[in-house]
Amino acid sequence: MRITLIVGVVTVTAVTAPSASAEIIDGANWADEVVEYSANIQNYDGFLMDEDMEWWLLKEPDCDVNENGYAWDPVDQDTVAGWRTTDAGEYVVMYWEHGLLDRSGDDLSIILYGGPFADAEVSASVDGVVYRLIGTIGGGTPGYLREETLDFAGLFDTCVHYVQVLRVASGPQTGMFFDAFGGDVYWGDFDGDCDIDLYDFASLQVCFSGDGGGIWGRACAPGDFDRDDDIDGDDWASFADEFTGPVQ
Ligand SMILES: [Ca+2]
Ligand SMILES: [Ca+2]
Ligand SMILES: [Ca+2]
Ligand SMILES: [Ca+2]
Repeated sequence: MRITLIVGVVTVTAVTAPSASAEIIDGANWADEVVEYSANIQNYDGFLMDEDMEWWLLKEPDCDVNENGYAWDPVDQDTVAGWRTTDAGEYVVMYWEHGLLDRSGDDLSIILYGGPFADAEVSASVDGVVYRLIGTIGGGTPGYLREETLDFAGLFDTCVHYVQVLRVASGPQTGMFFDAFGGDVYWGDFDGDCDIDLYDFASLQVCFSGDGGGIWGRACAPGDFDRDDDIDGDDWASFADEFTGPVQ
């Protein structure tokens, strides 16, 4: 649907400044925070995760520097976190500033490695209160990174902001280590509230850089529909095409 934006007709009373924490990198929307985790979450070297080390799980995948798919090479960084003990019940909860939309097909991507008998339940939530199971992730080859993708499958009436991974397997060779959690960017939704409305339009105006003009900070990243590092007339046209108005 093509709509014409006539800003003068509607007063935009508050321009919500998009958060600078949204990690939109190379067209993917990576988790912004670890909001909760059980007591025994560690990196591969055995250091317990604390609030200064939550970045192990954030942003884009970063534990396979030499890109051979194997995370334990001497040159690779140990930027993963996972289960310390052999007990079930360990968990992590990830948060996205910009919510993840339920699109056709899979919506969530988890980069991890784990033991052959690993098993965990993945649940998602709009509000961090009510979680729904979206699938399970199982075992693999220790040290070899893989990507698991899961589908929100119509379970949520708006964007997902929280994802919990809960360990259900216990015993030997059930360890799991996570590198990153990501999904698709909802282009045009600058304020992350799962619509493209006049508040987003105000951000588009502020962020407009013109052909080849660059992206003025992370807060402007959701406006680069065609991912060519600017917000210009082409992006403006896409924005108009995708305009939803307030959804909630
Ligand atoms: Ca989907
Ligand atoms: Ca990582
Ligand atoms: Ca919005
Ligand atoms: Ca662009």
